[in-house]
This record gives sequence, C-alpha cells and structure tokens, in this order.
Amino acid sequence: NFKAAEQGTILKKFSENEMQCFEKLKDDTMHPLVPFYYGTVEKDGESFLHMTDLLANFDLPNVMDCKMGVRTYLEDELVRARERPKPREDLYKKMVEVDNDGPTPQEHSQRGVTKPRYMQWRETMSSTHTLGFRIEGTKKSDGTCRTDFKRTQSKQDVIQVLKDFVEGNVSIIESYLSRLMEIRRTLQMSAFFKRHEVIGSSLLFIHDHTGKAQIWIIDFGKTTALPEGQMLKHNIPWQEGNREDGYLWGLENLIHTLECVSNE
Ligand code: 4IP
Ligand code: ADP
Ligand code: MN
Repeated sequence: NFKAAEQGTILKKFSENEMQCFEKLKDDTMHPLVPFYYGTVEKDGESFLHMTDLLANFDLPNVMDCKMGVRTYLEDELVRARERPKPREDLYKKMVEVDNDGPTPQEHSQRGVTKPRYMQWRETMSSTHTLGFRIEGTKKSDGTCRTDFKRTQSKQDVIQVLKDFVEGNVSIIESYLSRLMEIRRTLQMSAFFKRHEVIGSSLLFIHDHTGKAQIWIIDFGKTTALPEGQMLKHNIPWQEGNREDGYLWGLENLIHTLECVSNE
C-alpha cells in the first residue's frame, strides 16, 4: 500500500475519501497533527497520496499504531451486510485462527462471516469496546515487530504492551502524555473533527534513543463527513444511526492508561 518517494516523503495508495480529508485538513486546527500532504502523484499507472514520512526525522525509531474509537466499520457497511449479507471465507479464517469458538455454528457450516460481524468480533476481543482504542502493532528499533494483539483487551494487558514499548523510559512517557493532551485540546477546537465520523484512524507513536517522541494522527480512509449541520460529540456511546465513534472517550482512556504506565 505504500511506496518510498523523494527524501522524507512516502506515497500511499490513493483513496478518494482520504484525499478529500487531507484537502479539508489543510485549513483546520488539526493540520499540525497529521502528515503534511503534498497532493496526488501518478506512478507506474497507479495513483497515490503524497505525504511526509513521519519516521524520517528519527534515528532507529520505535513505532506503535493505536487504532482509535469504539467502532471500526461504517454504519453503511452494517446496513449493506443486513440487506445483502456476503459471508467471507478470508475473514472466517482470520477469526478461527484467533478463536475456534468465535464463529457461530451457522458461520462454521458456511465457512464465512460478514465484514461487520468480523469487525465487531475484533472490537470485543480487543480493547476497542472496553477502552475505545486498541494496539494494532509495534515495531521496535531492535527489529522486533509485533502484530499479535488481537486478544489484548484488559487495561492491564495494554499497560504491559505500552511498558514494553517505551521500555520504562519515563521521559518518553511524559512526552507522549503531553502530546496526547495537545491532541485532545486541538481536536476539541477542530471544525473538521466536529463534522466527521472518524473510523479506523490511528495514532502513530514514534520515539527513538535520543529521547525524541512524537504522535501523529493517520489513516483517514474511512473518515466520513456528516450531513451539513450535523455534529458529533465523540465521547458518548454509539447507537446505530447516531454515527458516534467514541474517539475522545478512547483518547481519555489512552491518556489514563499511559499515566498508569508511568506510575507502575
Ligand atoms: C482488517 O482486519 C482491518 O480491520 C482493516 O482495517 C480492514 O480494512 C480489513 O477489511 C480487515 O479485514 P484485521 O486487522 O483483523 O486483519 P485497516 O486497513 O485500518 O487495518 P478496511 O478496508 O475496512 O480499512 P477488508 O475488507 O479490507 O478485509
Ligand atoms: P491503511 O489504510 O492501509 O491501514 P495506514 O495509513 O493506517 O494504512 O498506515 C499503515 C501503517 O503505515 C501505519 O501503521 C504506519 O506504520 C505506516 N504509516 C502510515 N502513514 C505513515 C507516514 N505518513 N509516515 C510513516 N509511516 C506511515
Ligand atoms: Mn490503518
């Protein structure tokens, strides 16, 4: 999905939706929290979004992707699956790999689950439902990569992963915490944020041995504008139809969880 580009930039496979978000973010208070966007690029017959490589200014970076919100699929996907259910074998296999008792007897016999069913199952197995965020993956400077967090659900389990990621470095934790509070402040003022359902977006945590630590908001592939005049609170429960994403509730919990890491 990504291609290297000139000095300090990367190309991400084009999506119309994500491009529109980057365009709108150009004049929003959120602008300093997202990768700088240079526009679209054609390469080898494919289209890409051209943006800053967030890792470029780090020396042997440690990276963590944290997916925000209580819901990771669009309400439309739910409606479509209800009208015309399309059981998928690839999602069934991914489910069975983690928990053979995940699929219902009917899903076992058809060897398929629908997309929202798979996404909801992922949400309940992980901390998405209980904390409003989940760790998707980490990549440490020693080369170790981990994506085996599908069952990392309890606050205590998340604390352990965070602790391992920062290797107990209190000053890194402090930098991350102050950035998270800056992100919270900025989102509360943002017109873009008020008017968009932010689904499947991540906070990308990056730090290195020099003590540099930063967090950016990435992935607007499923971030969707609300109808004119409508706004979200981002911190109240989702009920089908209200389009709430639980982003600020998750951010609150993430801040609290990281505070626990430094107190342990
Ligand atoms: C993946 O599940 C992720 O949720 C993807 O989201 C999602 O892509 C995939 O849907 C889904 O299968 P696992 O993480 O459990 O593998 P992301 O790209 O943000 O990681 P979408 O298109 O929903 O973002 P499919 O439909 O691409 O399989
Ligand atoms: P997808 O839509 O395929 O989920 P994301 O935008 O979430 O793609 O990016 C996937 C991964 O790629 C992230 O977890 C992160 O590690 C890396 N990544 C994304 N954007 C950037 C960026 N601007 N700079 C550096 N790494 C990035
Ligand atoms: Mn993503």
